[in-house]
Amino acid sequence: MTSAPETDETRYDFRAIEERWLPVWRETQPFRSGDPDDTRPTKYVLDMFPYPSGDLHMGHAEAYALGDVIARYWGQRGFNVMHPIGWDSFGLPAENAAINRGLDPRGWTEDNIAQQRSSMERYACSFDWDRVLATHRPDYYRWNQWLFTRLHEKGLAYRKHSNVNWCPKDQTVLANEQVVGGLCERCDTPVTKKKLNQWYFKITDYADRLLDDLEGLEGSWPSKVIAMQRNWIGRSTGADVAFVIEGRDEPIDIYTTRPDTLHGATFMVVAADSDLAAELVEGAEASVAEEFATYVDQVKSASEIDRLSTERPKTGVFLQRYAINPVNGERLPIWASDYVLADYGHGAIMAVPAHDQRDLDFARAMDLPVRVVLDVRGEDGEPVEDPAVSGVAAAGDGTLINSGALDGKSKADAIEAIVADLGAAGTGKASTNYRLRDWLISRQRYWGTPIPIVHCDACGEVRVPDDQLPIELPPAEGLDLKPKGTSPLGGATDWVNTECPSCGGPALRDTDTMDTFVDSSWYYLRYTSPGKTDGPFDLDAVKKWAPIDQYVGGVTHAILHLLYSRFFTKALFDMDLVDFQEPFSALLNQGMVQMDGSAMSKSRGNIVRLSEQLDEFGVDAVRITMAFAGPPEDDIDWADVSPGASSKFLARAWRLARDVASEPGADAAAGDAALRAITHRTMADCAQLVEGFRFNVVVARTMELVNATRKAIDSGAGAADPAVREAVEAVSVLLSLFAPYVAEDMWSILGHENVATAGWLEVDESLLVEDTVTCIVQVKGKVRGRLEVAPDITEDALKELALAEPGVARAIGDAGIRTVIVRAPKLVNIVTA
Ligand code: ANZ
Ligand code: ZN
Repeated sequence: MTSAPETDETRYDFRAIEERWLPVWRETQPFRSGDPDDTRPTKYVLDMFPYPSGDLHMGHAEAYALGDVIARYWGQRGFNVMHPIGWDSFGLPAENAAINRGLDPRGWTEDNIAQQRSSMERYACSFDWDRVLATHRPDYYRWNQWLFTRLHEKGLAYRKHSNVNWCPKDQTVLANEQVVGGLCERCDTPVTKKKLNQWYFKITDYADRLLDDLEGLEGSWPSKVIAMQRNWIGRSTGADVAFVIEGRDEPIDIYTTRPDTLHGATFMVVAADSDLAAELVEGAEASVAEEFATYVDQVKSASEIDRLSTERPKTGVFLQRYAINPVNGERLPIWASDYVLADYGHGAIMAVPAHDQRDLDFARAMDLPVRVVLDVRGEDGEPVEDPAVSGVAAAGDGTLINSGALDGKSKADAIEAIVADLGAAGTGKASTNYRLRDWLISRQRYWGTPIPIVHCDACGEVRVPDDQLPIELPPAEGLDLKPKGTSPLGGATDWVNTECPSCGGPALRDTDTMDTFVDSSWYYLRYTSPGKTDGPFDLDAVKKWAPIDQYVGGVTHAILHLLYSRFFTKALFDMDLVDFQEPFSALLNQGMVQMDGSAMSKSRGNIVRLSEQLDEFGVDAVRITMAFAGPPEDDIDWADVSPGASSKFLARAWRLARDVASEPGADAAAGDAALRAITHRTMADCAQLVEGFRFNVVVARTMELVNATRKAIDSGAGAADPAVREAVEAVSVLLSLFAPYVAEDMWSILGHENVATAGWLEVDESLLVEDTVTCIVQVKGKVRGRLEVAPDITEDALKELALAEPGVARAIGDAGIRTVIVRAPKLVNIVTA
């Protein structure tokens, strides 16, 4: 048998299909969500917005492919979906690129935005192009300034003279994360501390709420992210205890989580780089003062992480001063060391070497006494070895000894008793500390939002009135943008010199700009009413859309961006500007795209270019490959996937549409029952699977449906059977989530228009009921879900379905899975680790 050569009409040609539909979508804008008469229920699906630092890369391609599955799915389920995009376009990447190329950051940024937008359109992201924003444009950052002034009015924005990390070579402030082994991350110069006047947001006022409200996010945010947020806030409960200092009028407060060990304190340590240490060393012998000065210089170059490490040998200087233990009157020598941090608690501790490892290391290095005050037992019930001998502190729980009247009490009872005693004596009280610090928002850089404050000799810090906003950035021409420790804006003399809004006298503008995390802390609200000119957002619009139903983005933003956004939302709630307290109801963190086992980078030479992949395999094949590669949280190795195979699958699916020989609207009820059961089962399961983020399984199930349909055409019902049309229409709708071009083309071949609004198949339960079995899903022996499944369901499919059940996922929680025992079709038993 010979076959006719394939013509364009019969061959799957992704280039022709892309060329056919992209102009149509550009014209019709099918994902607009702003129609005020739209009565459908709403869903707000949000992808984290990108930096415009170049064209889209593989990481964007993954994130937007996955976010799009969710947005397009809810559209098919009859929701009015808002799926906006914008650009986080202020900040260092744009500024550095602009400096390196000698270009104005504005033009460079706008060019990149245009390029990325065009790539997003080609990539068929279902964005609502009526809602675009870019944070570097005055119509956006005007509202950063407005919000800053609101926070300033409430005392939540303030300026403080404080010690910051400073790179003497780059002449810039560094975040703690940018100090690596005491060196500047960028140029390897030893980092020093510098006292600078900086702007802060008082996020610490919200520490308790930021911590406590995490509970409500459990089950809808990755548990890993919740744990990271908790850690970052780092609430610690203990007591402040006042120690009298010989020769000093004021006692010194220390913070301890273990007031039960007060009788075991054998020395005191103050942070070497604190004002307190500097004061205490006055009056010591000259040689000690000198030793101390040298030591402090050395300490200033160490990072916080290094200082707290238990691995590091302990160092310090005895200050020749003594403190008096309030519970027994003992004289405790006072040392200065780097393992105590100046800005945590009170920058001073009572050292209890028997029960604290760092204190023990220090005591052993300096030959200081070790006194055990808790009888701590090992697993065998025997007392643990003497810490002074073993070098291992007895950190566990136990019964008090060597502690006078407290002897015999448990640790918890002792803590309670001693805090009460200290309270009665006026020498101590219960206290809470946080690892969280106030958010340092000022940057001495050009490419950011100017801080809307004017400094006046007569009036001090004056807020720029709302009607004078925005304070626009002066043009970059003539300014030296290179980092030099003071803001480049200082060079814009005409801009800096202004009139005091309060007294009208001469005054100076603040020359700092805001951290770009400020811009991204509220952008999700602006999308609800992007054109608004008399406020940052419209409360009614916010009420209609927010909070965000589904946020999608990288785990790299698991801490700061999410914490700052949560803080902003709570602060806005307190000002009656929004009516909810958590911005992101659900969060999905996608993994990274790697190549040959490691992150793509220029230096490794393993970068895969998105544009080349799209040219070779087409948008649809790349998108569906992203979804099919594995669970969305996992990293994808591009070396292990096969866009070529995806492309062949799409060709198979597309040919089905060409083969359908019944008319649109043909009554499927009269068609092949077996195929219909598969179609309806697939659509019912896939809804659940999408909602459980098991996109890879949805693709696999779509492939199965394609195969079953091909079989029905070739050896069963035949191409004219209306059940075949029903199946192929279902395939088109499923593919519309992953491969919009081929789906649209199939839909059009089938005689319809606009597949994005086709709607999910109305599942006919009667087709499922007949041959379904109830499957019980157990977690740790308890029934956590029931599934209606086909009697011949495969073990793999059943396992996937069971794990996608929300109740099951909740029951597994953080535990992790040890084994899944599948007895298809009736039982799935999950054993947690
Ligand atoms: C005595 C003691 C005995 C302590 C003991 C612990 C165990 P978290 O949980 O992180 O809050 N500490 C207090 N201020 C410090 C500072 N500025 N720099 C370094 N360490 C500091 O830790 C609180 C504990 O860390 C406090 O409790 C204090 O040591 C130390 F068996 O006091 B403890
Ligand atoms: Zn004034």
